[in-house]
Amino acid sequence: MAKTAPVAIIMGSQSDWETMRHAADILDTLGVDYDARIVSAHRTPGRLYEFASTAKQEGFQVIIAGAGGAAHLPGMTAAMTPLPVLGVPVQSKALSGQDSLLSIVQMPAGIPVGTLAIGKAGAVNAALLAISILALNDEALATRLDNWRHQQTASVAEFPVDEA
Ligand code: RP5
Repeated sequence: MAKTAPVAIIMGSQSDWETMRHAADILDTLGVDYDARIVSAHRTPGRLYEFASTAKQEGFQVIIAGAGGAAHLPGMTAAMTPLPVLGVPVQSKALSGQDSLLSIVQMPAGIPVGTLAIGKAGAVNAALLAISILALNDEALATRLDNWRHQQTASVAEFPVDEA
């Protein structure tokens, strides 16, 4: 039987993939398997219930959940699983993602969602945070993450140049 990926990336809509693919790119770069799915809290509530209530027994270890607007997907997911849920506020058209951010970050005490920045930065950092969590029990992954961070540091020039 195929082993379940350690990370689930879920998102409320196909339109969120443009943002969430940046999380997938980081996971690819660092060699972490993931399963990406569209799970809408309001358009596919049955799919959300099925996914969140079985995610742990399926073998997932961390969930990255991206949504925009009235972004209840990360919170509803967290309500139905003991797994860590990392929320990515997708930049919305009407309010530039401030609505998404506040919907995700303001969880009442008792059901946490680790909330990242709006948009691409949040998606990238959600993947890096998921990797940090998995690396606690995976030394080879911890080494790959260290190397990735060293490369990032080495890529920063000390002096600015005029760009064309
Ligand atoms: C949310 O509504 C999704 O997470 C998405 O960010 C937003 C807009 O969805 P679409 O109308 O583009 O499908 O559920």
